[in-house]
Amino acid sequence: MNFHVLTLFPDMIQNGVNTSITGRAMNNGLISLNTVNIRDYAGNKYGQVDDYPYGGGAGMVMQPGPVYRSYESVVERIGYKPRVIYLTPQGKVFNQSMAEEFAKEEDLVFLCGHYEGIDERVLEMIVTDHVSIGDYVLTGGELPSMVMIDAISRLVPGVLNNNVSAEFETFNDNLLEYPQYTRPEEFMGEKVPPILLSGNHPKVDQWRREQSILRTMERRPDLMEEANLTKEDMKFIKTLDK
Ligand code: 6GU
Repeated sequence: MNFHVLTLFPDMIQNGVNTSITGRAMNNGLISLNTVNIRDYAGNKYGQVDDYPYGGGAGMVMQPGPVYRSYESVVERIGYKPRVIYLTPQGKVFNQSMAEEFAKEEDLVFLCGHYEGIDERVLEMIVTDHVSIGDYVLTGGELPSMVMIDAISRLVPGVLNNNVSAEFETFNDNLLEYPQYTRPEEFMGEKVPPILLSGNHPKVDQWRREQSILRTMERRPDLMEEANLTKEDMKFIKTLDK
């Protein structure tokens, strides 16, 4: 998986993605990161990439030329036109299914806007996906692109230590993950649920499944509509109203 990020703040992306699990994945060659500094394509000696909005109004707008040339540098490098994700609060809200879909691509381009936005003409020319990370406003697309790169990278085979964990946790079957415990067996008077010490793996699995369901009903009841529930799950839920 090759990530290309068009940004005015390449260091922010490099420092973020080079850290922790995504950093290890880069060192192992499982993912790559190509940051393109839009300012390098300014086309004037002052490095100016923004200007006043036509029609007036507050703030500055990123000019189309530098953004287009940054994009072209990626197309020339990889030899085809990739998906281009524009990070914007006006986009579709990012979720796990979208992460899974994006993870199938060989290359992904993230376009990070700043100021009041980017000239609409270049967006119409190059953007294939408008994506938001939630209903709040940030100062730029850098953090959202890092959020997406993290979520997508951990779906690339080999990035996580254990092959199973990406499948079995939060949002599998659209349920939240069950609670986890480790040593000590007793902490400030609180004991680990005894079933987890029983060695009875079918019982442990059943308990965890029930905890996932309870947790989702309590914390994210909106997810229950889309949850993939088995007959056993339905039986368990029926025992709850009694
Ligand atoms: Cl993708 N960009 C910006 N600037 N703000 C956001 C966002 C994106 N998603 C939520 N807020």
